[in-house]
Amino acid sequence: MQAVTQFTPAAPDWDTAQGVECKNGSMTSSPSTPALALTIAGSEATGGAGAQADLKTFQELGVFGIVNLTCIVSFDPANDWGHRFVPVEPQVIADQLEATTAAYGAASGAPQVLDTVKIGMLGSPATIATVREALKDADFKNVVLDPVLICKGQEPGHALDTDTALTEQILPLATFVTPNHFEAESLSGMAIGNVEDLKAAARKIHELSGAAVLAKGGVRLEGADAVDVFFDGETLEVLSAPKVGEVAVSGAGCSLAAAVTAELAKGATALEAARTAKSFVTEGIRNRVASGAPFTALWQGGAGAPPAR
Ligand code: PXL
Repeated sequence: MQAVTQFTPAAPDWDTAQGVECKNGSMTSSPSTPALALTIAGSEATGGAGAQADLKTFQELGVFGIVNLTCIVSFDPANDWGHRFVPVEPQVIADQLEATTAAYGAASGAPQVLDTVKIGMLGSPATIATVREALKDADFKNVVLDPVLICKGQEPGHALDTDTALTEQILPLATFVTPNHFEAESLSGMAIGNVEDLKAAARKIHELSGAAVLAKGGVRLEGADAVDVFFDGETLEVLSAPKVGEVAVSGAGCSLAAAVTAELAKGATALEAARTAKSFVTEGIRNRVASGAPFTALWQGGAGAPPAR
């Protein structure tokens, strides 16, 4: 015989719950004004990358995260885990940007203004045009671009158009850019085989964009350390940490750029943001999350390991 028990939660006393009293719609506590960050990014359904990674990173670093969704990516387990990609209608993207700006933009009257945006996967020339239109007149202090270039599963002609549009229309708006090895080669037009090449590419991408650059060597460069290069036109710094393994972890690039974004939103300098982001990602890779897919996912809980079950 199994024992049958019943649990009935007590009805919350909303009038006094959490020390917040509601009286005729008014509150007795003041709203908080955390740093704010917007990510304009795609959904990645397994939760490792994309907007999901950005939002978790923002929260972990104490920043109120806002998402404007550009596309939905569903990996295809029956097709080598390639990307199935569905764009969000340009008008719906414009609507999201309009709502966000009305709530938190410079003219919104919000006590804490949204001045920091991260741009992740845009995925199509139409999306890029919509995002450029919204951003070009908005006065964002920090525009962090994770230049997500060719996406597996897209047909090459389309991907090339997208890459060209991203480079021509969005890169000039960026104040901080975080290319991975492939993207750094593509943007700089240089082959990158070692750290000296990565430094030269970071300088070149800074010249092209005017942005601070964090070029990632990751597991693509040989050696015991995962090496990234920061260059902002003045300071060149090599950030390195012992490699955890030789396999890329899903969400590492998104989380790195999201951590940079969160730190900039809180007022860090570009170099400070790059250093904090590098440690955040190194810890997140150490604490990566296992799955049934042929990849692991970065843990956005920083140094705090996930609780064991
Ligand atoms: O990691 C790049 C990336 C960004 N955004 C979305 C993705 C991916 C990779 O899969 O799916 C939505």
